Amino acid sequence: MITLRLFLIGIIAIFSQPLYANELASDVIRIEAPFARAAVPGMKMSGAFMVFHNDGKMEHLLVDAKSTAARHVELHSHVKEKGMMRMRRMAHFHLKPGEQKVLRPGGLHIMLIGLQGAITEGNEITIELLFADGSQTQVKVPVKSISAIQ
Ligand SMILES: [Cu+2]
Repeated sequence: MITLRLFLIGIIAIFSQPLYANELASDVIRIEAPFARAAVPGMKMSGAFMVFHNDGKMEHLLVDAKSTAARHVELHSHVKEKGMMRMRRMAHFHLKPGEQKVLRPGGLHIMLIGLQGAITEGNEITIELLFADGSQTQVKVPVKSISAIQ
């Protein structure tokens, strides 16, 4: 009787696992309208923006980004401190199922620090996005001038 009970508990445990537990962020995170801000000569930093859609069933975390266009890439937010807008580094961006997360100038953004080469209008840079589950996505990001953005 005891073994049958353990067996049944085991069966229940197996089937109560959500079927989507193995979905990868790279399979369900859809990215729209990416762009990077063109840098004027001498500028060492710039920002990249895009809209994330989570088409999956679970929350995913964007934890890091890389690009050959910059030595360091960080996830940033803008926060108001003592009446001043300041940038703050974020450990991750939460991507909730069914929601969209908008990165835009003055808000959440991907910071490109130590630009390598010209990030000029008409060019395209590649940004690699890394998620908490270890999956990755490459995004082709067109470069736009500030006047085209505003
Ligand atoms: Cu920033």
